[in-house]
Amino acid sequence: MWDWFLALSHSLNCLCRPLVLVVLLAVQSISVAAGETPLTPTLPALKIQFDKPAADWEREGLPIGNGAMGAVVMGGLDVDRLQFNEKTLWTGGPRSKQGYDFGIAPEPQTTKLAAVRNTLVEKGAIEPEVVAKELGRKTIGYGDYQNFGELMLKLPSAAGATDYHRELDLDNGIVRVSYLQGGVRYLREYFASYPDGVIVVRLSADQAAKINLTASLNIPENRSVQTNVKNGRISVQGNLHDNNLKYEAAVQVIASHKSISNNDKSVTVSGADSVVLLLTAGTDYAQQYPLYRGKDPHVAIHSLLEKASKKSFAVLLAKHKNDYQNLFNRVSLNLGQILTALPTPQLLANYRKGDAALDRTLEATYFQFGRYLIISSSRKGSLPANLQGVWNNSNTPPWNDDYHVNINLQMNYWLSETTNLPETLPPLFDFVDSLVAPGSLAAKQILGANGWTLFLNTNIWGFAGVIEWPTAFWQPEAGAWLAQHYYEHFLFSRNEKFLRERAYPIMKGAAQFWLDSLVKDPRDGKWVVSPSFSPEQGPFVIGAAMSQQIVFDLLRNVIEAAEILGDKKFAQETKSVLENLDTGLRIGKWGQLQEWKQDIDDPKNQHRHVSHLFALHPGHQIDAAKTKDLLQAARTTLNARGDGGTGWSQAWKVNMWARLLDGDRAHKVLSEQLTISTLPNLWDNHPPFQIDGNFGATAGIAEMLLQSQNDHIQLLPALSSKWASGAVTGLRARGDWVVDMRWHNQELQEAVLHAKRNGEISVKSSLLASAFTLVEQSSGKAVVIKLNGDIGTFSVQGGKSYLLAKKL
Ligand code: FUC
Repeated sequence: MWDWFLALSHSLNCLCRPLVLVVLLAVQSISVAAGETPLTPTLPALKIQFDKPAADWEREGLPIGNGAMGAVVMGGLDVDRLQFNEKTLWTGGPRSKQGYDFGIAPEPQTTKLAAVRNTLVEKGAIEPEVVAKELGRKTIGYGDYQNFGELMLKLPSAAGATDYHRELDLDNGIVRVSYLQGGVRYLREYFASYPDGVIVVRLSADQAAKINLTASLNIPENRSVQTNVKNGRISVQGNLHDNNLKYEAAVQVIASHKSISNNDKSVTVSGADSVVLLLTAGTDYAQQYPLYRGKDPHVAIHSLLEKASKKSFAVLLAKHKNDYQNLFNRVSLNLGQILTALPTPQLLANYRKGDAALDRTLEATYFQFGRYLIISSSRKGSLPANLQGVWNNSNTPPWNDDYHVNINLQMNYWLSETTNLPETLPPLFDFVDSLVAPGSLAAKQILGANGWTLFLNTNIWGFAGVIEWPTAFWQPEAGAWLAQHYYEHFLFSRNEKFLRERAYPIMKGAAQFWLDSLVKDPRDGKWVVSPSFSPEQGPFVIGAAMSQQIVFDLLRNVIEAAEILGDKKFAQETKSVLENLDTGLRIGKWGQLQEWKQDIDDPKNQHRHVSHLFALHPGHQIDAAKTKDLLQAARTTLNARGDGGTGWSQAWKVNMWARLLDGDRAHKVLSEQLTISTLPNLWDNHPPFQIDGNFGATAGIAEMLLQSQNDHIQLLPALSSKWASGAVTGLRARGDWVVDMRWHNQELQEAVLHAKRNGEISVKSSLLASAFTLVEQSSGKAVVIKLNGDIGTFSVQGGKSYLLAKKL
C-alpha cells in the first residue's frame, strides 16, 4: 500500500499529496468490498484524441491556452497551422473609426422610460419592438474579438506517413501530434504556459537531424503589418485599421545554430534534432475606462521571450505542468471510465449505444474538459472567458465573441467555485469592477438611478448601455446577477477581506441601482421592476419573474453582507424594500412557476431561456427543504419547457434538474447535450461553437454530486442511476469545505470532509439515517454529531479532515 502511495505521490505535484494521503487513509480505514469503486486517484488518462489532422478548426481543432492567449492545434502533416488569439485584440471602442458611445445616449432617457412605465400601468404589456424604438440604441463601434493570426510551420512532405495520432492530454495540459514516416517517429508537443507567458511548441524525432521546417507568422488583412526577422525571432507588429489598436506578436525559433537561417519573413531550420518555438502576443489595450489604452506591448513581449528562451524545454514544461496540475488535480472523478484508444468522434458517435464503460469515459472526459477549458481561458492578469473562451479564428465572430450577461458570462463561471478552481475567477472580478464606471453612467442616463448596471451584453471597451435588438436588449438585471458571483465567492471562501474590499462595493452599487429603480406596482403595492422583460421572448411587462427573483437574490445577499460588515443603515434601508418586494414566485393555473406576473404561460412554449427558474438555480430562493410546492411548480415548468435547447440551455437544465434532486433526468439532459450539442472535439455547440455549454455542463455534474446552497452540504443529492458506483475527490462546498466521496449501488459509502477553517459543518445524507461512523482522521477519534433526521451537524477544526462512513 505505501509503496503504491509513494509512487503515486511522486507522480503528482506536492500540493496534491496531502489530498492523496487523506484519500488513502480513508480507503485504508474502510476496506472496499469486491466490485466497489475505490476512492483512488489512479484513474485512466483522460484524452481527446484524433487519428488525423484537423480538417475543421471548430469541429476538430484542439485548444491550448494560458488565460491571456489561446491557440488551436490543427496538426497538419505538410503544413501545421497554429491559429492563435490574445484576449485584448478587438476592433471597436473609443478610437473606432465608426465612433463609439458605450451604448449610452448623450441625453437622459428618463422621460421615455417614464412613458413606457405609464403605458405598462395602463395596458399591462407592450410589444418589444415598440419599447426598442423608444429605449433601444443603434450600436456603433462595438467591435469584434479578432483572430490574431497563425504560426505556420511548413514541413517536408509527409507522404507515406502512418500511425498518426493527435491528442489533448487533459492530465498534463498538453497537446501532442505523432506519426511514423520512413521509419522515423515524429513528435510535436504544444502547451500554453501561464507562468512563462508563452505558447511552446516542440518538434522532435527519434532519430538525429530529422527536423526541417520553415516558420512564419500570418496576420489577417484588417491591420497594418511590419515583419522583422533576427536571430531566429520573427516579430510582427502594426495597428488595427479600425481603432488603431497597436498589436505585436513574436515567435522565437530555437534550434542548434548551424541549422537555423533567417529569411526575409520567416525562419528555416534544417536537419535539427529538435526545434522549440516560443510564441507570445499582446496589444496596447488597458482595462481602464474611458480610453482603454496602455503601454506599447513591445517591451513586455520581447522580455517574455528573452526569459523563456533561457529555459530548456524540460524546465518550461515542468513549470507549466506544476502550475496546471496544481489546479487540475484538485478534483478527480471516477465514474468507471476506462483507457480507450478510440478517437473521440467515435466515442461520441457510439455514445448511448450499449457500451456503458465507454459512455462513462466520455462523461468523465467531458467533465474534466470543462475544467481544462476554464484553466486555459481564465487566469489572473487578463480578461474573462468570452463566448468562445479565448479561441476565435474569425474577425467577425458570432455575437462579436463578446460577453453576454443575460446568462452566458455567468454560466462560464459556475464551475470555478464548485470544481475547486477559484484561481480562474480574478479575470471576472477585475472585468466587472472595470465596468462600474460606464455602468454607473448607464444607470444614470437610462434609468435615472444611482449605482451601476449593465444590460444584455458588454465588450472589452466598457459597453454598458443598450443595443436595439427588440427581444433581448433590455436586461437591466445583469449587474445584480453578476454581483451574485462576488457574494458566492465569499460564501465559498469565507474570505471577509474579499467581502469587504471587493464584493461589498460591487453588491452595494448594484443594490443602490435597484433601490432607485424599483417602482410600486399599483395593482398590489409591491416593489417591482418596470419595464421588465423575460429573456428573450414575450411582451414587456411589469415584474416578470426573472427580474424579481434576481433583484430578490441581490437584496437578500447585500443585507447579509451589510450585517456581517456592520453597515447597519444600508441593511435596514434595504430590508424595508425587500420586505415589500414582489418575490417573482407564483404558481399558475397549470401548476407551473409563472414566467410573468400575469398567469399567461403557454404550456407548449419551449423557449431555450428558462430564466424564471433563476430562483432554483443559480439562485436558491426555491429551497428543496422548505418550499415543496414551488419545487413542484419548477418541475412542472421544466417538464413543459422540455429537455431540448441550445448547448447552454441544456447545460442550465442539467443544473436545474440537479437542484430538483432528479439525477436521472439531469443525466438524460446531459446525455442529450453530448449527443446533440457537442462537436467532435467536445466543444459545446450552440451552434456555432459557444463555450458556456461546456462550463455549464461541468458545473451541472458537480451539482449532481454535491450541493451547498442552503444551510447544509448535501452529499450525492442527484446521483444518476447510470453512475451506480463511483468516487469523486476535491469538490468544494460553501463554507470553505472540500469533499471527497465514494459510493456503491447508488449509496454513499464514505465521505471525507476537509475543513479549511474552524466552524460547524452541517451535512445531509441518507447515510446518516442508518448506522455510520464519524472520525477525525489524524487522531482516529470519534466526533460527536447532532442529528436531525438525515442532517447532521458537527464542529470541525481548520486543517483537519473528517471521515463519515457507513458502518459495516
Ligand atoms: C443569448 C442567447 C443566445 C446566445 C447569445 C450569445 O442572447 O439567447 O442563445 O447564446 O446569448
